[in-house]
Amino acid sequence: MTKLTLVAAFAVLAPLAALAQGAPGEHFITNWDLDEDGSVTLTEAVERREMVFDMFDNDQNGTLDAVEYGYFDETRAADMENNGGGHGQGGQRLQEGLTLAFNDTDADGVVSKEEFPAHTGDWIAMVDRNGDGVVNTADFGPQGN
Ligand SMILES: [Ca+2]
Ligand SMILES: [Ca+2]
Ligand SMILES: [Ca+2]
Repeated sequence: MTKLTLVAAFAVLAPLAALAQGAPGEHFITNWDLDEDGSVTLTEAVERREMVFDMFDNDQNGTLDAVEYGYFDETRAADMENNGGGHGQGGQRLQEGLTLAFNDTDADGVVSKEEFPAHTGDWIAMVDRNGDGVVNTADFGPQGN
């Protein structure tokens, strides 16, 4: 391959790569769409939340306290920094629905194993912009896209 054709090939490929990485909501969907059909259903989100809960409940006492939740917050923040490009407004709603305040129903400062998945419905409703009951890339990105 001559130098010129190599440069041309990169010029063609680069925009495609950027698009694949930056598709709004794609990183979230990759993580939460358990059957990989492109949409996150309520059932999948509940199951995934239970997995996340167990992952961060270090002492396995059935609640996420402020310290454990702090790790969860940090992990999400780092993840959004690395992969959250293009999530936009949808990404903010996603994050809001995963905070301690959103999930602590009885406001006792910890989130129980019952409370965390119980908020999945409210969370999906908040992120499901087009109201079709599932979360997919159509719910992210600029309005009216
Ligand atoms: Ca799915
Ligand atoms: Ca705990
Ligand atoms: Ca939707």
